[in-house]
Amino acid sequence: MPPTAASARTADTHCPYCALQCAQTLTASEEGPTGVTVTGRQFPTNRGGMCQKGWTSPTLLRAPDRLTTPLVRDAHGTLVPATWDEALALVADRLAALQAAHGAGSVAVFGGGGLTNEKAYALGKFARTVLRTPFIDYNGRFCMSSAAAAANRSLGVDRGLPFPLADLGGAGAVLLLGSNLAETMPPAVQHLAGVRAAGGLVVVDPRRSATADLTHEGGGVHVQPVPGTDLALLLGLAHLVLADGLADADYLARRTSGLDDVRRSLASWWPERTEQVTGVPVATLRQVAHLLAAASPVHGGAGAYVLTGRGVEQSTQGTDTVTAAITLSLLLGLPGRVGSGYGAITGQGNGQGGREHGQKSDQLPGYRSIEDEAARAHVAGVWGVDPASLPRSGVPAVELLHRLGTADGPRALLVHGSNLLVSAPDADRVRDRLAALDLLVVCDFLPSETALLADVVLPVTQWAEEEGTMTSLEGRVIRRRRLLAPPPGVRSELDVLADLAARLGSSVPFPTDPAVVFDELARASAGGRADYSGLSHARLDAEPDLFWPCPAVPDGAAHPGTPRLFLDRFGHPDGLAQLVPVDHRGPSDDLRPDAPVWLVTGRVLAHYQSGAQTRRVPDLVRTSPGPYVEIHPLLADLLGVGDGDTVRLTTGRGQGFAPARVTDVVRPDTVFLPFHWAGPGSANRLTTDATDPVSGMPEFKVCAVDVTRWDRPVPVGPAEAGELLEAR
Ligand SMILES: Nc1nc2c(c(=O)[nH]1)N[C@H]1C(S)=C(S)[C@@H](COP(=O)(O)OP(=O)(O)OC[C@H]3O[C@@H](n4cnc5c(=O)[nH]c(N)nc54)[C@H](O)[C@@H]3O)O[C@H]1N2
Ligand SMILES: Nc1nc2c(c(=O)[nH]1)N[C@H]1C(S)=C(S)[C@@H](COP(=O)(O)OP(=O)(O)OC[C@H]3O[C@@H](n4cnc5c(=O)[nH]c(N)nc54)[C@H](O)[C@@H]3O)O[C@H]1N2
Ligand code: SF4
Ligand SMILES: [Mo]
Repeated sequence: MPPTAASARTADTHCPYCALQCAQTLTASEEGPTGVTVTGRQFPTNRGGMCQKGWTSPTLLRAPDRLTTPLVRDAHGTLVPATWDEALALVADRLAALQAAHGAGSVAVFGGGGLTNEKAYALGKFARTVLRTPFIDYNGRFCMSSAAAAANRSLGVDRGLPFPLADLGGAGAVLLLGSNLAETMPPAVQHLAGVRAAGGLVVVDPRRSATADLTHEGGGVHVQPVPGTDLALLLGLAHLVLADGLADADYLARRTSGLDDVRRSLASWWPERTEQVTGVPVATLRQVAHLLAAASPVHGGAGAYVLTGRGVEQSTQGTDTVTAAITLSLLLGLPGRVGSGYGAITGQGNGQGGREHGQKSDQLPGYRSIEDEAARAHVAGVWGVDPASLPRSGVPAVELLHRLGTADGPRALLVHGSNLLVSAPDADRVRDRLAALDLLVVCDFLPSETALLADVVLPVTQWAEEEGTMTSLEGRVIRRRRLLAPPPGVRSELDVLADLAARLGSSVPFPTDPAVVFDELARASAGGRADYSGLSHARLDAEPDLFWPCPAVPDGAAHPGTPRLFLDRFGHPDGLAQLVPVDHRGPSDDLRPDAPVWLVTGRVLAHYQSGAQTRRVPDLVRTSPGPYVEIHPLLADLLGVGDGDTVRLTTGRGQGFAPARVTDVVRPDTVFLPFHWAGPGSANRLTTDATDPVSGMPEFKVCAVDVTRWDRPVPVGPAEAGELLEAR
């Protein structure tokens, strides 16, 4: 269905995909296959640049299988078109009946870090006030939860980058742990030009990724540890900073607490022991510690940063690993200083805002805790409900998924912005849990693998068809603007939630104008950690440079926003950063005779996440047509695998099949499989659903796997959509 042109011929907006949120201008055009052209726009983060995903983003506006009508599963198990009234009446009736019979907790909600702030806020409010269920969580649990938990614990506030990205430009050293920025946010690489020229870029990755290759110039370092040993590596580096007298004693005394305990806990991480665990030579450890220290302010350097990505965070010790990264940065005196710092590189388009406004099981808007009585009273006041009626904390995503369809677990699930069948760990188990539900409702604009399993599919708007705000990886609140009206039959999620709330008999108002929802969100966030109360769509339209916290100021003056956090104080009540002792345990899985190789998962440039969107863009499919397994020539020789041969991967969870790509970018003890595809090559049919005890983050990055050559036809797996439908 062709989009119909709205009044505007152009819209200054931002890319629909990742947290870099590259600025782009969309133009409605009669030419070209999509009716929309896109150009990069000048902005401090992307400086006019975009990656291939951004350049091809309009394609999905006319995806041939775009959802334009609600679908309802009929008596024969087939999804058939329905009117909105039929579909919403069915959903409301079944939710009401389930809750009447089994209580509020029989309905659960799963949100996404791709939703605008307005939609994420409305979804959390809907769960707490209309459904009154504690069971809401979201895919940010798979993404930012370890970094968020560690930053809250050590620094008292979680804002991915507590400084503008462009600050990296002046640094003398950057330690980048488990991030493949060159493929996951290509335009951000320009901010590393200075540090690369200075020979100060250190990339920690078991693979020689495109980002690790950036260290080749000018004396940078690629550190290639055994997968899952980053915590030991960081403890070893912190030990060296103390042992070699590199720490910033004055800063530690003024701005931190807990040094004595941490000093004691680091005593066992001698360089030789660290080398034994991580495989990183003592000389390299020393080189990295001294390179970072030399760039640190205490030694008169240009500035240093420690940055983490999913490679170190998606681990059962992810929170502790990030804690150790923060500790290293604190020992060197980096956070809270202009030109130095610690940061986590947020992933999803609104991964930052998505974790601030109430989709998380324990959270209310403004990054407030749902267990805090004052926070409950404030937010209940904005919503016009009794604080006592708000549910308490639910459970993190993986536990929520495990409970679905069990005797006393939720019997209905509403999914908004996640393709769980491809992206959740141990995906076959997730499929079984979803199949055990009485009711699965999926809101999407495309028939994702998860949507195809649903009882009801509700077609919603996508980025160029809606107004809203996103909060980028820097904590900058930016405007998403509408270019086109959605195709006939498609509704906005705000509209869907408002309609359902009314059908469920709720008297709580659910506005559908995004600017009005934002104003309410701003009031709900007032006084919270992520305070947006000084912001509005109108102000953001005039000032694209506003970072939270940006509180309303009593005398009516405009707060300028906060590009850099922690300059005067950290987020804890005493204003100090907390040094927290942690120790290395290693991954939940271990190598053994029937699983002798490490399996590492991650991303490729051309695809986004579960691939629900990018597998529908022909240019991206041409660039990267399907899954593959990177395998080192030594391992390939040992196992008799040639380049292009099909290999079978077997873990405690299941089997996967994909062609081998024989390459020395991986370690001989490790294979790499991207996670963007469903079917036989789906990485998450292999991954473990063990989680970090603090954050609930699953261990996506590392598990033990058996690798063999496979000469027979590849069995078609149950994650194929056709079989999925039969399974229900
Ligand atoms: N092209 C593309 N870009 C994206 C996305 C996408 O799907 N595709 N998604 C967006 C989102 S939501 C996110 S969260 C970000 C993720 O961005 P990144 O964190 O950069 O992405 P990943 O590829 O998941 O992981 C990064 C690296 O971690 C390494 N790694 C694996 N195991 C270990 C380990 O044990 N230790 C260390 N040190 N490294 C390890 C992998 O080899 C990989 O190169 O990307 C965002 N941008
Ligand atoms: N093995 C392995 N697994 C991983 C990872 C890994 O590194 N390795 N990374 C994890 C990470 S970091 C992440 S973030 C997750 C992401 O994985 P998912 O949660 O599956 O995220 P997406 O693929 O972005 O799915 C988003 C879905 O929502 C739809 N959508 C987009 N915008 C909207 C909207 O505004 N409203 C609605 N209703 N729908 C929308 C899209 O069409 C798509 O179907 O995957 C995780 N899974
Ligand atoms: S880097 Fe991220 S935001 Fe920028 S164009 Fe690519 S996907 Fe879009
Ligand atoms: Mo992510």
